[in-house]
Amino acid sequence: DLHHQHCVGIIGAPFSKGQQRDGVQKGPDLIRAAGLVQKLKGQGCVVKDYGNLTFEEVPSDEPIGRLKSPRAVGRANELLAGAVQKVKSDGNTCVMLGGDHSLAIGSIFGHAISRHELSVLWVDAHADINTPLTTPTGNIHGQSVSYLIHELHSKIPIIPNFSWLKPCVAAKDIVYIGLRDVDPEEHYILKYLGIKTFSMTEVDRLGIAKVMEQTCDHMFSKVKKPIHLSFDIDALDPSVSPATGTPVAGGLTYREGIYITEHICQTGLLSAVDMVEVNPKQGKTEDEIKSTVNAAVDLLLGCFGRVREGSHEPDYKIPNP
Ligand code: HAR
Ligand code: MN
Ligand code: MN
Ligand code: MN
Repeated sequence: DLHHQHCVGIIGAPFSKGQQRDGVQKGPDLIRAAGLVQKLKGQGCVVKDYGNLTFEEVPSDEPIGRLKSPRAVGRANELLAGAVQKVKSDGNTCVMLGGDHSLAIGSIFGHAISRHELSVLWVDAHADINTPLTTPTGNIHGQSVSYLIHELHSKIPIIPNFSWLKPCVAAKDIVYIGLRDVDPEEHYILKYLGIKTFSMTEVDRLGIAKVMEQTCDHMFSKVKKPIHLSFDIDALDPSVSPATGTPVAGGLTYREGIYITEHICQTGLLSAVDMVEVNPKQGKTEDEIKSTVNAAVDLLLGCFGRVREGSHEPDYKIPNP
């Protein structure tokens, strides 16, 4: 809305080692090339682009058990956590452009350091709550949430380059929307911890408006905490965002995605956003890539005041002839 100004700080995190498909590191530059900064400024935001982080090679990063690239993921997220803290201390809402979803570890930790208690809204086809011992793939992007929540602390082994990380989110402060590909072990963890989930079945049953009402009721049941929105582009249906590493049929429509961001913006509590898993190498055509990147941009515009009914300056006057 034009009635308050959003100060937005953007961090690019061109990192891909939380999974195995090349290309997802190109996400930040593609999303910028689609005009994100100019479009945010055009809707009245004050925008600072902090540029891309540089992730150095981590030598001899052998798997540990099933865990793939543990040292690189640990180092990258430590760097990102520091960058998010800086963006927050400058007074901005932080936008982290990924990169794969393992980056939510550093993004949420850095945010939590700056803001103490958070509500996390995880919009994703996947729960990303495997532990290093339950993971079927070893990919850390499918494990991010388990590293962050207090209740799973005792289930996470010591991993090199992760000693900086402390759990910082309570299970009751996470809400999922869009789930449709959840491993059995993950399903157990979600039920065992009583985590609030709106799978695609609940989106179908309730409609997105009621899902968002109930999401906010849950997040604001006690105190109004700042919101961390972690948006995996694979939450949207592959007909909208095909250029992603693990597309799953039956996802959110473009309109449902936009509705989520509009509703979260209206709370006035959005404090950080991740936009992850845009992978141009997974697009079969230029149009598939374009559709995916445009969806990511439009979701971010929705986070920062764009409304579909349109808007105008408060002192606008119809010109007289
Ligand atoms: N659950 C599977 C795993 O743990 C797949 C996770 C996959 N992908 C994502 N996450 N894009 O949102 O590996
Ligand atoms: Mn994810
Ligand atoms: Mn996903
Ligand atoms: Mn607003």
